[in-house]
Amino acid sequence: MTVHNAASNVRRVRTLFLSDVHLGSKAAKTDFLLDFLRCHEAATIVLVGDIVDGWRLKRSWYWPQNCNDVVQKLLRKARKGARIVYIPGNHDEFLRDFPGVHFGGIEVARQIVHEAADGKRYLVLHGDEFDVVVRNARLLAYLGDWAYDAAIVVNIALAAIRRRLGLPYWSFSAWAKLQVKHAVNFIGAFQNVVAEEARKHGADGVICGHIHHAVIEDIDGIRYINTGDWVESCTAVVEHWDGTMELITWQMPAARAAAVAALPRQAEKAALSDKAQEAA
Ligand SMILES: [Mn+2]
Repeated sequence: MTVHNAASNVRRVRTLFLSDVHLGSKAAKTDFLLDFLRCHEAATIVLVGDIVDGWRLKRSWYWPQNCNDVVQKLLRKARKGARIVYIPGNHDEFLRDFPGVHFGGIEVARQIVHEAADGKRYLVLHGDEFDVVVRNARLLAYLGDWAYDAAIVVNIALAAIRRRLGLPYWSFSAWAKLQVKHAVNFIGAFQNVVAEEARKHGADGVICGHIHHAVIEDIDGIRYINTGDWVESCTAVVEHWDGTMELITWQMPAARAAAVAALPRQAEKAALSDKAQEAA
C-alpha cells in the first residue's frame, strides 16, 4: 500500500475507483477527499457505492458545505470530460432504481466490467449483495450500524487529542475492527465469495468496496481489489496508463491539515454533543 503525503503536482491516471464516502454521515472525511480529488485527474472515475449515506440522511439530515463541494467537484470533472460511473451501494440503494440513467454526466449502473489497459477484465460492484447480514436481516444491519457509530465516536475523540498533540491521524475504529477475530473472519469470507463471483463472470479480477477494508491481493488466481473507504482509512485505487493498479492511502501534510482543521473540528464537536444527547 502506498502512503502519499499529497504531492503538489496533479497526478493523471487512467481510472480512479473510490467508494464508501458516506456523505451525510458525520464521519465522512470530506476534507481529505476534496484534497485527494484536487490532486488527481482521471479519464474514468468509478464510484463503487455508498458515496451518499441515505440511511443516515433518513434519520437526520446532515449535509454541510463540504458534501456539496465533493458533489460539485465530481460534476465539474464530468463536465471537463471525465467518464463517471456510479455503482450504487446499500447505503445509496435509492439509486439502484435508475440503472442506465444519466444525471449531470454521471451514469448509473448496477455493476460493470472494467477492461484495464493491460487487457485484464475486472468485475466492478459494491459488494453488499454478498453480505448475508445486510441482505436477510435489515434489523441486524441497523444494530451493526449503531455499534459502528459508537466506535466512530471514540475515533473522533481520539483523533482530536492526537491532532492536538501533533500526532498523525490514526483510526481507532479501523484498528478495533481488525482486532476482532470475527471481523477478520468476515473479511476473509467476504473476499472469497466476491472473488468466486468474478471467476463465474470469467473476469480476471474484482473491484469492490462495502467492507471498508482496502487491499489488493490475489485470491486463487483472481485479483481481489477493495477500494476501502473515506470514513476511516481514506483510501482509493487508481489504474495507471499501463493497467497497473495502485492502492493509495491519502494523508494530508500537517500544514495543510492544520489549515482545514478548524471546520472539521466544529463538525466533530457537534457530532460529539449530538451523540451525547442521543445517549442520554
Ligand atoms: Mn456498503
